[in-house]
Amino acid sequence: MRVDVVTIFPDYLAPLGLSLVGRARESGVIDLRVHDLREWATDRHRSVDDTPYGGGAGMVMRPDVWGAALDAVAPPAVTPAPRLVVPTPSGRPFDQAFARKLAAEPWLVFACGRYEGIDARVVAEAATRMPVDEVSLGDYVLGGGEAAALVVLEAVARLLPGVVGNPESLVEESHGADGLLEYPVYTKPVSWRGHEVPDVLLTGHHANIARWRRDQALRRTAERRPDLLDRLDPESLDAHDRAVLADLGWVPPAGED
Ligand code: JD8
Repeated sequence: MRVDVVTIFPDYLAPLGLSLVGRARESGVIDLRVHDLREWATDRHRSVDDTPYGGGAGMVMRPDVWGAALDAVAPPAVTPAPRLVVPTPSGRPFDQAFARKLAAEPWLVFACGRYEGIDARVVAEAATRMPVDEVSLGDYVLGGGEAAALVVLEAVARLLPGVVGNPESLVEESHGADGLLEYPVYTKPVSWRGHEVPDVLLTGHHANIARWRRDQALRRTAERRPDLLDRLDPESLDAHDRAVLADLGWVPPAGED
């Protein structure tokens, strides 16, 4: 997968040289290129922003600079075009399904804004020649799009073949295929500061351990994210699951029981 990131803070993306994404780059799974937007500024102050039309506080990022940058990074003549990912507080909430979708793409370009945001015509113009996703990390306000690019890229990179050591671990995690939060995990020592590891995990009885872990995942999800339960495929819940959830007070959405 090729990934281009355009930003006025290239150093902000340095963590992409570490750990999981770093390994993906070394192994060639990801071809990551970080670009400084100011490279396409035209005035001697290399300015990339200007005052907002209609007034108001702050500054807006200029369309001419962004247009030149995106034309250079993804020349219109190059096909297939990349998928443009634009972090913004007004974007579609990022989630694992979104990560899976992006992981299937051969080429992603991230446009990281700052100030009050990027002139809206940049996305409108880009959408005439490439697919565009405006994405939000969540309902809080950051100072720019770089942190979102880091998060999205890590979530996507670990879904790429050969990046995560044991693909098995991708199956049983939160927001994974079963749509539940992950169960609690334990390792040595068996007793720590008076806290014991649950006995069932020491039995080697795989069926009982699997059942206990599923029950814990159901309990956590019911307690912390009941909204996820409502999105579950009813067929994915067996009678035991439903009994566990009923004990936790969960009532299936209308029309499902
Ligand atoms: C991109 C500029 C700052 C946002 C005025 C503060 C994502 N979940 C998220 N929260 N915030 C962002 C985000 C914030 C950004 C930019 C993403 C570009 N800003 C602006 C509007 C209010 N300042 C985000 N993903």
